[in-house]
Amino acid sequence: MAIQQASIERFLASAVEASKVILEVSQKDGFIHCFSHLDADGIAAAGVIGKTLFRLDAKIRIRITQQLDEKIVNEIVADKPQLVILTDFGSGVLDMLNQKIPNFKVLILDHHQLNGSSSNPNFVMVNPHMFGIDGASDVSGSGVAYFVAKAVNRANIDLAPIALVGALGDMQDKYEQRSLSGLNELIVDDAVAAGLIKVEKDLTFFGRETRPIHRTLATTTNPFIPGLSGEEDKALAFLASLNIPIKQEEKWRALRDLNEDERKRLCSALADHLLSKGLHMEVENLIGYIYVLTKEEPNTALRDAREFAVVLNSTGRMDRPSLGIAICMGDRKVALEESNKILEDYRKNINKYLTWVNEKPERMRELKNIYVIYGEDAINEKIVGTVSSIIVSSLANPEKPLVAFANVEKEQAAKFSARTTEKAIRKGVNLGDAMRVASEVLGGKGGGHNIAAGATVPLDKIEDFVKTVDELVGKQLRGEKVGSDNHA
Ligand SMILES: [Mn+2]
Repeated sequence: MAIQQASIERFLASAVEASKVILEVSQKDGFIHCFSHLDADGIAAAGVIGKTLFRLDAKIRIRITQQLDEKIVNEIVADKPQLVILTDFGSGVLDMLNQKIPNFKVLILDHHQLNGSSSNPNFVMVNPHMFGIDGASDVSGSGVAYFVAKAVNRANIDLAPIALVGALGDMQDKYEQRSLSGLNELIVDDAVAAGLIKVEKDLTFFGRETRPIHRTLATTTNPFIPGLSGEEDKALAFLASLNIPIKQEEKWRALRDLNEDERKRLCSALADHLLSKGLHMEVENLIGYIYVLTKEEPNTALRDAREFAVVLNSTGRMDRPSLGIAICMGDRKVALEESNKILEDYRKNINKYLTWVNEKPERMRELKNIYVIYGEDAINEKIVGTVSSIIVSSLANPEKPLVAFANVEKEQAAKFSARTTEKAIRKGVNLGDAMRVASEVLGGKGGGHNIAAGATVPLDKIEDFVKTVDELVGKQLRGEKVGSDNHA
């Protein structure tokens, strides 16, 4: 959907307002505390703001956390920073901020739906939802941070690729052939004009820069290729039948290494293969937009924006988000080396959990309107969201949302993560609403986007919560309204 020019201008004007606050506080040498969300987009946002403040020589501290809760707010009260900057979260807890820190200067650079009053003049918000722009698809947290950074100083345009990495980490490539649009497109334009990003069209399989081709084919879930997905030996045979060498001297070749002729052969063979299985729709998903970071080394994960996002995500999930921030701020030595190891460990963990879920049927149960993964103590609460994102793309019924949870013993709570597909969204599902309403009824907290959302509820309310979400999704599918409208 094209955004109205007036909305864009008002959004950009709010970014300018936020930039003035940053300039003012940093000029007075004030202490600035930044908090950002623990995912690829949040870490990218922290990197963008971190670099911006570093360039202003500001006194800063950056913390990455999974949620913005009272513990964090109490820290703010104790430390009394002159400015608090929240990136990629904050809009969902306005009431708590109003209650606990109404007199602190707070910048909220976010793209989540607003919940609570936004009238406190001490809170300066930059949020697409305030201007009728869709925060789920048209700009991410790091994108919002980028527009503020650019308003601080146009030199920060060099951070545009990081903002795109965040947007792709939040899966905002929802437009034709996996392209970015809306405000994200303005960021693409900046990055392309600065010579930092090249937009190409190619096979969209994940791992374009780093993964051996047969593994890329075998591990793809979007598009899913029956007979190849999940079957490395068949992928090897498939490539052999096309005369596509998998190695160049002793090195594995990645998709990026294919020449034009090989690429064409592979594309048309994959299309034929899908058509032979009756999967006409999937053929369209084979080719899409690729965002290449031209200043990064070829055959490294940072060269491809989607792979870059996974690197950032893994540093967060494995409790090393400062590595991710350092990479966003330009470190290409120690942090990058270390993060490669982290990424490997992260992948091992995910595989372990996927195997675990599939080992016993009671670990993933099918209810009337949703699937539920009982991760309990077996799945790390920071990785449960990733696990649901992977499993949701291969469910028997893609119109049924997936809800997964893991226990957080020390908080006596369960952390839920819900994911669904575009198909379910078109039928009326909104997981952000379902998670928020169900958790509030049961003394928890929740919210998010229509396609991906989360909630935290007390341990003894797990069964009630699951039941409520199942009912709420049922209501949404019947076209009934769930909860109040919180769009500003
Ligand atoms: Mn985000």
